[in-house]
Amino acid sequence: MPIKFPFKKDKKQPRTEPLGLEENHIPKHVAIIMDGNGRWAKNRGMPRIAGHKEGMGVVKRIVRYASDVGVKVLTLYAFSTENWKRPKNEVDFLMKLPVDFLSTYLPELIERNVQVRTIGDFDVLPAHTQKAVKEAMEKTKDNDGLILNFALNYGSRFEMVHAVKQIASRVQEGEVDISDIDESMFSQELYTSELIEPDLLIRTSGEQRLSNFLLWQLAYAEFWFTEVYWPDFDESHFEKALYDFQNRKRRFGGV
Ligand code: V0D
Repeated sequence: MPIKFPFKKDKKQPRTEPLGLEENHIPKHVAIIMDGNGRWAKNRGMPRIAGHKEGMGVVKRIVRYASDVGVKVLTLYAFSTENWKRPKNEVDFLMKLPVDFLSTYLPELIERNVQVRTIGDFDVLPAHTQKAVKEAMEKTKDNDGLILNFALNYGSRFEMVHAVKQIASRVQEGEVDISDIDESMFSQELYTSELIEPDLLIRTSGEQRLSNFLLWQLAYAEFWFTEVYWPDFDESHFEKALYDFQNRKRRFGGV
């Protein structure tokens, strides 16, 4: 049975026929680099923050879609360790988005049985950001539906250096033998230790780079790129990404 989804785009969305996804071969973990919010706004003569706000609305729709089609984990790159270099007003605005998002959307996440998590260096985020996200994590910790995993102040190299230091200190304490260090031990020291590895990476806005996102974890993932800016990304694009994923798997003997 093809998976149906409702297009609830408020305006001028041409209704597209569903592509017909195979329900049994939905990627389990989808990671997304939500790029192009600033450019989307600039093209409309709007400030960058207007693009971020619009992009936040897209997150809500994509979370709904992912939970409807049965994705297990959705990891969204919301704020990188590099993003601190942006103008202060923009960073301040970004750090209020989780508060804004959760104040309107947390009830729906709870209703949908979604579990909120984060990866990244959480403790240096502003107090109001931490408070809102912690509350969402606490209220959804027992949910066993979609894991909605926000990468906040995340950088993959930092994550890996931290992992190395953890293992090195265990060697120094005599708890671990160098010869026992292996891929699995390393993986266990990453923020993603409790998650399955992503099988699909999506990046919007025409850039085809990883930009320090999940370098280790994406070793075997399929990559899918689109020119579409994140605020213009919708269910039909997500469906196409899943459809292409299924066809690549079919052609190259995965399933
Ligand atoms: C801006 C496009 C939701 C990308 C999406 C702190 C950049 C909108 C959240 C969010 C951001 C994070 C945690 C949480 C709930 C919501 C978010 C940031 C940026 C950076 F628990 N959207 N969003 N966080 N953007």
